[in-house]
Amino acid sequence: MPANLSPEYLAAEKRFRSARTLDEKILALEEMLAVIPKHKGTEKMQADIKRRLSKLRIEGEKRTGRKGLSYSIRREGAGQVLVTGLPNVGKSSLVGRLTNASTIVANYPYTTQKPLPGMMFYENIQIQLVDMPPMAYEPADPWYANMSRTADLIVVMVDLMDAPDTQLELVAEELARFRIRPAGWPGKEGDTYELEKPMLVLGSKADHQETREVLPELRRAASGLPVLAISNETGQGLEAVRTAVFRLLDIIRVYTRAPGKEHDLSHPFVLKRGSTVADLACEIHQDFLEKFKYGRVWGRGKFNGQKVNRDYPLSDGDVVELRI
Ligand SMILES: Nc1nc2c(ncn2[C@@H]2O[C@H](COP(=O)(O)OP(=O)(O)O)[C@@H](O)[C@H]2O)c(=O)[nH]1
Ligand SMILES: [Mg+2]
Repeated sequence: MPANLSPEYLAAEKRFRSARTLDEKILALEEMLAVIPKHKGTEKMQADIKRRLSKLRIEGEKRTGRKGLSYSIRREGAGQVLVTGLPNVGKSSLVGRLTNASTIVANYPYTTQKPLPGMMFYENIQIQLVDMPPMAYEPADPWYANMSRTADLIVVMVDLMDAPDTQLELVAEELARFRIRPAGWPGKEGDTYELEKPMLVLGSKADHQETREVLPELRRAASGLPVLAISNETGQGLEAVRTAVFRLLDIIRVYTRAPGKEHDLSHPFVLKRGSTVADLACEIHQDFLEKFKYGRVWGRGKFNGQKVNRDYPLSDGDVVELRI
């Protein structure tokens, strides 16, 4: 069976070959493993990558004398959102305020050593926020890059009291090392990006800092990325954070109803924006996808119960009845 390797895989493999440090090699191999097409034709290659990875990890542990810790967090809810930034900017405070997680907040840096997830409500859905260890002034571990690459959205938090524009630049540089470019950014010359990622910039401690001057500076540095000023102390801007996160995830909530029954608005199906009636059917059950003939849709800007075919694109809030 042909392996049908994707351009992403070939790019990661090329990086592996030109990698100089152990960390770079591990990162490239992890990327290769993440993007390699998973089918019978690549099973041998997958095993080979895993073998090389474990060899390099052991080598790394020998060299540093510590066990190379590696973390990942399983995605839950409607999307996974990382909260990252330099030390002491208020990341743990934010995740603690918006979710059920008991994050550790302290006025000294590096209190958060490993990623900690929590669930944030947005109206009737839940979104996963992950309180990340700080991006520091030294290169992050490979797992940090991996988590950043697989997240649905990255929230970059900067402290408005401490040159927030420079902080944003530092974080953007680190993300560029992960080959991630904030969606919509032009990117710097010489950097090779591989992945565009939606991003939200939060300026924290707005209660302490007169924002009139620093906010425009931060907006300029963010060149087009969405920016919000917030305070974990007073709660200023936190509701706006929920809404912005939902919007940037680019998802819609769609409700189903059985013929002749009431709408059930408590349990939405969460779909990517642009999803069709067929995508919804597929989400409900594979059987449905094959069986259903048409749908009826209720929603803003539609006739009530309008008959639609399987390619009909759905919008947030639509109610759909699938007819077999
Ligand atoms: N005044 C003010 N202090 C904050 C705010 N957010 C966090 N802090 C304080 O800043 C320090 C670091 O907060 P923490 O959430 O642990 O930051 P992290 O290292 O980025 O996770 C703590 O003393 C917090 O109480 C805020 O919005 N306003
Ligand atoms: Mg923290």
